[in-house]
Amino acid sequence: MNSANNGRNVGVGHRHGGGTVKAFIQKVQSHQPSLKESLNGEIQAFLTDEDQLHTYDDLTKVNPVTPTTVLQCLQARYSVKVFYTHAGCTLVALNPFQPIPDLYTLDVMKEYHSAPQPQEFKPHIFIVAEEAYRNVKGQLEPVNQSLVVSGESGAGKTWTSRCLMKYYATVAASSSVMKSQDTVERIERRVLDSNPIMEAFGNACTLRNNNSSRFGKYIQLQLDRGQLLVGASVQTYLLEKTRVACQPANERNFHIFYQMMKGATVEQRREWKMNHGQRFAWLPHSEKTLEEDCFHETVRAMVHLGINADRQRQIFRVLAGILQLGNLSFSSAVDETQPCNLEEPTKDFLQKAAELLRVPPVELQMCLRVRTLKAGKQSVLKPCSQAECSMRRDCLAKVIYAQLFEWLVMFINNSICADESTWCNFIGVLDVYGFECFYTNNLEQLCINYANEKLQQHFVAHYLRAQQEEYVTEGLQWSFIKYQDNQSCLDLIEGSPISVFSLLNEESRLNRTSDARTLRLRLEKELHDNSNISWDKFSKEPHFTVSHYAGKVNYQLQGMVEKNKDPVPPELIKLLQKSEDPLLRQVFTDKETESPNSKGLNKVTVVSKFKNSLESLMKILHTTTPHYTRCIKPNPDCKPLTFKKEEVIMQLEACGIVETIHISAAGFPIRILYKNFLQRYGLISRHINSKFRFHHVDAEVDGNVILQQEVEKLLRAALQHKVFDPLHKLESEKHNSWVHCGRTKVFLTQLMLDLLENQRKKIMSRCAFSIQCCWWRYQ
Ligand code: AD9
Ligand code: MG
Repeated sequence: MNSANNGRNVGVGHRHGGGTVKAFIQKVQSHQPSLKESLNGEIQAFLTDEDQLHTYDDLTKVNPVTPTTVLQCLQARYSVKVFYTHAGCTLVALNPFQPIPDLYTLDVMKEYHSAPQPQEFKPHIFIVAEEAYRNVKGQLEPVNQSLVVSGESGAGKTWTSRCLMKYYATVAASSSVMKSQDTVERIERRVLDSNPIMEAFGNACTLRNNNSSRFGKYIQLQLDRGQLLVGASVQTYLLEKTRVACQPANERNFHIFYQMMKGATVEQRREWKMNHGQRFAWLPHSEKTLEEDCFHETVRAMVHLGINADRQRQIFRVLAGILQLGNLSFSSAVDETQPCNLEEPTKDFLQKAAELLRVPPVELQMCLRVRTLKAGKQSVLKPCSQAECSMRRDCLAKVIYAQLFEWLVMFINNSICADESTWCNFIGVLDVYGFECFYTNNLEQLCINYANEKLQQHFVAHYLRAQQEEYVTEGLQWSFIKYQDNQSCLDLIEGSPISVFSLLNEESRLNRTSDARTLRLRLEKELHDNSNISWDKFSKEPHFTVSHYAGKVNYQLQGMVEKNKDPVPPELIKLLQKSEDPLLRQVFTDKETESPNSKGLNKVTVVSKFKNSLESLMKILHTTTPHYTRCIKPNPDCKPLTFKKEEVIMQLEACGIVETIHISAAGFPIRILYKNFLQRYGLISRHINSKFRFHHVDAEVDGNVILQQEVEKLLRAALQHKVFDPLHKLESEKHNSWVHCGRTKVFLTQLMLDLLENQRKKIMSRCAFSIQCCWWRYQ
């Protein structure tokens, strides 16, 4: 998509270089613009009748554009079950929270894929998909595309990403796929099958969404020269591994554990050492049954991706081992010199966990209860407190799960990634966690919100800033829309040399027990100049508040440094490296053990790792043409077809939609170079130099100034009603605000473009008709 014309592909006329009249007529007809009827455009722009609000396909056409009218329009559309609406360069997707039959069928995909101008169809995620697909070809050279799907938890990002993947797996597959839904080729099937596996291991039921993704994902769909899908690669971000050992109140662990519990055969249960009816401390709300608890679907996808039966058994055994670990509890020690003991009833679980993880039970117990301290060349054993024992147990589970997840992603990549020589372009689909603001927020939310700030900056830079800066370069006099530039917020979080991240890292790299209050004072001392950070002076909890573009968030400092260090006791890693389980041994072979005493600038912290991975993502995004889809959750309870205005407006503001609509509506989304403009519209006016009316325009020869004069002549004539059909007569002042001439380009509103297009269409058909008559006469 070319951002300069806001995604609407305004083609330029071709030179009529001789040939038969029939060929000319065909050419004329093939270049007939099929943009929306201009009359319809006018109606959309000036209608105030609320009954018709649902007919507005593009929020920029609502007049006046205010948060209230935009909201009314979305609500009206939602009430008639229309879920997609354009907002200038963005697509707004409202979550219906119920399956909508016939909205995503193979026939609908075919329709959008085969349409000459899919933009003319009703707004749909398939328009975005198709536009990106066509853009890959590029006008001069192929361009990689990125589909950025954002929105808050439960808004429909993952659903939308799946839809996009299905679309490409269908339209970019070999032609037989388009004929029958069941004949998807192997690679397309495998690409799609990566979803249920990653969702089983990376999604969980939360208060906000029964199938909430607890990691970010960027999947690149690889296309060959013929634009066929030949493979894919996945990059994941920041899995919320703490969920394995600690589930927030009323939330669940990752789906895979429940799938195992519900789908296991008697034999599997025996192998996993699960007694019938056994309860696991880390599996709250097991009684709840979700659609996502489908073990067989995960196993089927594993088989398709090439995870053989042996590997599957190893995976599930390890997971069962984690569950057994969760049931361990420790009694408090008699005194500091004595290690804590396992509570009597839980001893059995230690035995089972050790057997499932294939490590010696004695060593497992030792690692959990005793710490090894290095003093020079000597090692000293120090018993752990009850809390430390529990922390080590949790840490063991988290590190196993995180490594297993990483291994799975690597396996998936090996299975679906095409050979480099076979693909040349990609379409990336980004599904990352949306902006989060909970009652208590910590490092996870800081990272997530930082990612959203980065994406918002990318969006602002790409569309809003580029749009306005172009006006300046082109010398346009136009009142600028104030957009929120979030650079100072990003400076606050990640800037150099001093920022929240840098101070957090410094604190994490110092070998001392961190005190939240000290960190709070340091933040205040070093960062008080930045207006995006503040503190509630009366709060007892050490915290800081960041003013994000999407709203203010309070971050608790308690435990933040520890989370950033994410220490894994080296004894635990060594134990797993010695495991007799081939999978565990494999995933931990290269894992470095880090002494708890290690310090220094190079210590990799959670935020430094996350910042690096995000920077690589941003680099990729910058090389692609982005397409934004903003998913909106119409109500917090995930109820079908329920629209809560307050919820929606907050999200529209949080994702910058209101601003985007404003800028797109008030500005000139269509920009056409003078020479292209004359080539396309020269024929509609008798008032311009005839050499520009039907002939190829050479900017090199004629120079922009001459071209500009001609364009101005054409527009003047048009604006004085000499060109447009009387039906389209509108006061000239209004016209004047619909078009501007810059240094090299004409800037148009969508409405002006519609008028021009309509006029051109009429002249073309009149002209074709006259030529046809002459042709017949002289035959
Ligand atoms: V989270 O940040 O991962 O917690 P998402 O990904 O934004 O969140 P998700 O795609 O999982 O939300 O959508 C939530 C639920 O909404 C889905 O499980 C579906 O039940 C429902 N949904 C979303 N989009 C659609 C749709 N287009 N049609 C029908 C939908 N149902
Ligand atoms: Mg999701």
